[in-house]
Amino acid sequence: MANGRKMKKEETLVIIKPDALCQKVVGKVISIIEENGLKIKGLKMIHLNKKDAKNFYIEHKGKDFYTPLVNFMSSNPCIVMVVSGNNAIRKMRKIAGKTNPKDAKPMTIRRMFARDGRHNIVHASDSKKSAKREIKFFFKRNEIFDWKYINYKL
Ligand code: 3AN
Repeated sequence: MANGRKMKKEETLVIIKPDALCQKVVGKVISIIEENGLKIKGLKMIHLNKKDAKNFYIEHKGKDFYTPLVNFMSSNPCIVMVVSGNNAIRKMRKIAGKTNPKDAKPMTIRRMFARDGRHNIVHASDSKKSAKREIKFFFKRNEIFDWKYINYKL
């Protein structure tokens, strides 16, 4: 238990978006994730085509930001990651910060690096159901690794 909340080992899907590559902050974003005690279980670079980007964000279809979002997400490659840890879904959302960097708390990824509500550096699943869908969207099970922390010595 931590803060009176039950610990749940979870997996979540993180996308490091095209703006992070262009701003050269991919390494910084990954470091923040690791430094917050989360474990990288899968990672790859992908270039979403428009069809895949549309499908990934299907829940936003019809909203005014949908088409520009799809265009942005398919404009350049992304890094996709499976990240795990206790309460990883909530934790990763907290580290990311609110959608619009102006509303995000200091020291969150979006507050530090995002330019605006669309170009906001990272995506992190918002629920267990989304995490399951989104991980499956990008990863085969054999691309996710159940590795152990080992204290290597000479
Ligand atoms: P979050 O990623 O914070 O959960 P969602 O799921 O509401 O945000 O929106 C998905 C993505 O759509 C955001 N990450 C952002 O890139 C884009 N988006 C959301 N709201 C806006 C907005 N008002 N203007 C432009 N882009 C937006």
